[in-house]
Amino acid sequence: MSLKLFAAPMSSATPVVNAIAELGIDCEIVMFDLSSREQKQPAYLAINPHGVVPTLVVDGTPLFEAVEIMQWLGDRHGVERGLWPAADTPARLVALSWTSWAYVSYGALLNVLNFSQSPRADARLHHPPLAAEALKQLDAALGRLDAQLAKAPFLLGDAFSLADLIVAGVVTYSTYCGVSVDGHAHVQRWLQAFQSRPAYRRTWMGESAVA
Ligand SMILES: N[C@@H](CCC(=O)N[C@@H](CS)C(=O)NCC(=O)O)C(=O)O
Repeated sequence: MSLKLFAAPMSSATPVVNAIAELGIDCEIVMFDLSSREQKQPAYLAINPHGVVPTLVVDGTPLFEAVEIMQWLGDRHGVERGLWPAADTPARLVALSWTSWAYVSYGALLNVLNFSQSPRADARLHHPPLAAEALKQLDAALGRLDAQLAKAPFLLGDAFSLADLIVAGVVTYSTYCGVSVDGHAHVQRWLQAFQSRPAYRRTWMGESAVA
């Protein structure tokens, strides 16, 4: 099977690069410079009409949206490595629920926060009361994640899995956007476990010497 990932440094593709490193699978990685608009070239638009990264090309067929790529990587390569639950297990349902929740539900709140206060968003969209409401709802969402992580060290139990990598990646990004994990002790402990993994340090922090 041939795998080719189109990515860019510190972007929505970073968690996918992290997942590939964690799985230790062979995958050609093409790094775009987004500021040069390489992602808008006709050849790339033919495989991802949205002109964004990441896209994973699997035996010539493109798959886009980071969460779907990582769930597919879990299905195809994670089960045999003990990093993703097998089909038809209760844990698979837990993994799908929390990973989609992170990108769809938590991610929607994060978009509101970014539009309403990020320096990268058009200042005319900035709206401090909306930002405050988004922060309040994100904190409540983290409280629900904290309750899940109070039951076991990781989302699926005692062992780290790609479900943790996917959800913790979104939560890590949200801290860059101004979300605080203070007051959520289980989330803090779990984020530290995620961020101390060699694959995270190599892909998010650029520690090339880390094995
Ligand atoms: N929902 C998409 C978001 C993809 C996305 O917006 N990627 C950004 C980088 S973080 C991008 O490629 N931007 C380039 C552009 O908009 O031209 C995913 O998760 O894959």
